[in-house]
Amino acid sequence: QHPPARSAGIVGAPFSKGQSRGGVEDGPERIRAAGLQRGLQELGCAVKDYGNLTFEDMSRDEPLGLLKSVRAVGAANQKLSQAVRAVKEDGHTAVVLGGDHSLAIGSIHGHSAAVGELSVVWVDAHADINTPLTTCTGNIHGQPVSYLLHELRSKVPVLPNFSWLKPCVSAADVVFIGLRDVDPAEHYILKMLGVKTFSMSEVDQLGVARVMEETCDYLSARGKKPIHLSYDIDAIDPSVAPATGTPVVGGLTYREGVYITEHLCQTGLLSAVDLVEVNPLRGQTEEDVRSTVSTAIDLLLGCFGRVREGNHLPDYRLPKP
Ligand code: 6HN
Ligand code: MN
Ligand code: MN
Ligand code: MN
Repeated sequence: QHPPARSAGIVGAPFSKGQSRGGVEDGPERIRAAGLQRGLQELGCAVKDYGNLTFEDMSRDEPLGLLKSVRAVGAANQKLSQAVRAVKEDGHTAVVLGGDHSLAIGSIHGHSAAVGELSVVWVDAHADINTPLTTCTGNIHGQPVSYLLHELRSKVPVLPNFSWLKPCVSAADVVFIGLRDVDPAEHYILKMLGVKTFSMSEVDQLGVARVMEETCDYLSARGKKPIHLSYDIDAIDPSVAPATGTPVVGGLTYREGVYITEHLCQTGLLSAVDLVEVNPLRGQTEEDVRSTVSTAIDLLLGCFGRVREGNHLPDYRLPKP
């Protein structure tokens, strides 16, 4: 009845150079300040906060073609990879607080370095699978998946400060949920590789419960591997989570978003979670920011066993009159 004891190892990654809007580097502090640690502890989850990583300013980081801040993104992700690897080696479920989604490069690489082959669940309005040669924006947060996939190795050049990175994920081990803003080249790549996707059309058609059943059935058919959940807050509808850099109308409801985390938690395989793209400066009002941050917290708590029917600790006893 009671879930096994869990422990969370939190790493803050206040990094924003995978895209061009300031503010996303404040995500980790805002999410902590809104009570993440207390919420986890109330679930009976042990928490170790590893603090925030620090990222040096690159003195020379000229664009490479369209690509922006390549060296900074490479160095930051090398650092994050080592940090996530250490969190996993300490035995925790890793929680990476972003920062922008380029951080998934280091997070997934470090996770895989510690535990081996992974299943990846990518919850996002976007597919983030542009290559350095297909990107229209030059923002590396739109590219992390291409850097990680074995199948795209020959399509991604070795970039400065990325020589440490080896592709570590197979396309057949990835599921996307929530897609609704996919670039033509990205759509081509997803079809070419036969990647499993549940766009918002499939969420509408099947309902989130069947999407999650099919996601887990699909992934476990290739063996029960540790799951890496990379959750971009922009997957959630901007009416609920407006404080993000690239909002797209027609997103997941709060309930659908939380259900995804509840279901993945129940598999017992959830091994690392990224919560990225919360940008406190992108809210129009303080209420926009509050709503976005509290949704981020609820998604993370869902990953650690919070359910909407209610929870109680295993040693709870009724007070005697
Ligand atoms: N994100 N497809 C666009 C691009 O710049 O490549 C948008 C990427 C958004 C990335 O939200 O993590
Ligand atoms: Mn993303
Ligand atoms: Mn996105
Ligand atoms: Mn399932």
